[in-house]
Amino acid sequence: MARDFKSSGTQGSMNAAGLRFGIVVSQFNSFITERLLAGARDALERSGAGDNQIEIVRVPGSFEIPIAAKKLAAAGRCDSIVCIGCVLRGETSHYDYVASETARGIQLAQLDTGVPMSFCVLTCDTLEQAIDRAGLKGGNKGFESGLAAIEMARLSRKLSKSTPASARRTMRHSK
Ligand code: INI
Repeated sequence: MARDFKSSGTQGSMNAAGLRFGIVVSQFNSFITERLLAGARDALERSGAGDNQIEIVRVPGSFEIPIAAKKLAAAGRCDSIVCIGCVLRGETSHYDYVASETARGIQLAQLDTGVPMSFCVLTCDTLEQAIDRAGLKGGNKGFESGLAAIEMARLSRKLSKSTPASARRTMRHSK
């Protein structure tokens, strides 16, 4: 059946078969980030990704995630990348710099490379808040980010393939 783009929109499916994923994970606050990593892998594997489709890269802290994610994307080995970190507020303004530069860097990296990157960097006031989001009360943000990575990988493939509106008009007129 032909797809009605006006009413349904274009969306990525949740099937991870045949896709390649990168996961860049910060070792800082690893008590949290390893749980987020487990959640992300769970989402990818439940959606059909095998171990050989998932490349894990570990960086020292969240601040280093963007450069690693950008290099991984530029190497052309991934359809989508999950970026995992945990920034906890301390007594100084260090938190603000690390949190905002990490978010900005990941956004720049995905826009520069065209490889979708899902943002799984927790920015919390307390360790308890982070624990809640790494598998307790607030679910597992890693799992959510894994699903987002699949959806964006599929959407990205679709959007790259789609015929531009101008070409569609030309095709209609030439019939
Ligand atoms: N990195 C984090 O991932 N989380 C933090 O909470 C954090 N704090 O609070 O300092 C942190 N700092 C390290 C930073 O990401 C870099 O690794 C470091 O500055 C070296 O560049």
